[in-house]
Amino acid sequence: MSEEINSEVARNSEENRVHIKCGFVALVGRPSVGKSTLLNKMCGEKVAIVSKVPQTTRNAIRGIVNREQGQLIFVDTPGRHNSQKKFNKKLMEVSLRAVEECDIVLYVLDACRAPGDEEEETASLLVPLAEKTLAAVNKMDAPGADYKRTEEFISKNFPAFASSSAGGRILAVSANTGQGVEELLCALFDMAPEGDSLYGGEYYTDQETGFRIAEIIREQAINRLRQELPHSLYVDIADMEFKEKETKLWVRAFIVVERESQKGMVVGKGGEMIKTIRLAALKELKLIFDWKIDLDLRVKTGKDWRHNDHTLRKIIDR
Ligand SMILES: Nc1nc2c(ncn2[C@@H]2O[C@H](COP(=O)(O)OP(=O)(O)OP(=O)(O)O)[C@@H](O)[C@H]2O)c(=O)[nH]1
Ligand SMILES: [Mg+2]
Repeated sequence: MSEEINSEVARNSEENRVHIKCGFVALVGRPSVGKSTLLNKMCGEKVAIVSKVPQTTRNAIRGIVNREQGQLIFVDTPGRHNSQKKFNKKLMEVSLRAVEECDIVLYVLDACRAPGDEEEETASLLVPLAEKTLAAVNKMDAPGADYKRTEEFISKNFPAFASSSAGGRILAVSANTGQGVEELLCALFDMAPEGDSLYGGEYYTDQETGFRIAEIIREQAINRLRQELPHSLYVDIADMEFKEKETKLWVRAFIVVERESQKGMVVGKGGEMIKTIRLAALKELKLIFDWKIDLDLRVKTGKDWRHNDHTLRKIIDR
């Protein structure tokens, strides 16, 4: 009798158990569809930098969302773009690795752009992974948004989404306004596997301080520079020291350009440009970190760094 009661108790407690989820979600899509903006919206914090310039993201950036249901670990990736250039191939390796390693693929599309060849290629890469894929049609707030066109494209490429069990795998969102983002998070938690959280509840990213500072400087630089410059630069943190007494972090960073001739454009007339970048970066960093930051920002040349395996490994394979 007592055995029966025990097994009944065990069954009830199993039924009542809250199934805690924990899953890795890779954000995949073409450049500039809004993957990083969406990541920031979902995390409620600025985790990844954003710009109008395609191929802003260069690394697998992790953002963490903690909810009652459990934990989602997002991996933002560089936009998928075809090119045989060494630099671009390296970015695509980052994206591919994230797709292979994740539990869920969040395929982000831009409602304002007609799907062309590049979108077809991105979709064909993800079709074999349809089981673990969810599509988000972003920029629904924009005047040119055409949900129907994008939805038709997804349905054509992912016939599996039409089956009832996979219903609701296409969501309309706006990373800018937050429209549909809550529904998206619920759908992702539904798909996530059960498991214990990997990070403590206070974490929203696992990025190191130096990397975050370098990224914010890069964001402020690429949002102000033109032509080939946004793609021609990276930020190197040369030195960092925390001054306990003043609760201040001292940082020396370099904006590294490919050619000597580009240095002048980053410095600007009378040093105006680098000064603006520095002040704008400090303003952003103030929103992220509790302590003060003392930033010594300079420019230097790393000749043809985009063709240098050593540098690419240093800044992309992190
Ligand atoms: N109107 C509108 N613009 C958006 C939305 N989401 C992103 N954007 C804009 O689209 C541009 C690109 O955004 P990102 O988040 O950097 O795009 P990404 O997909 O991460 O780009 P890469 O890192 O280059 O692959 C930026 O100018 C954003 O402000 C949205 O929901 N609505
Ligand atoms: Mg990005």
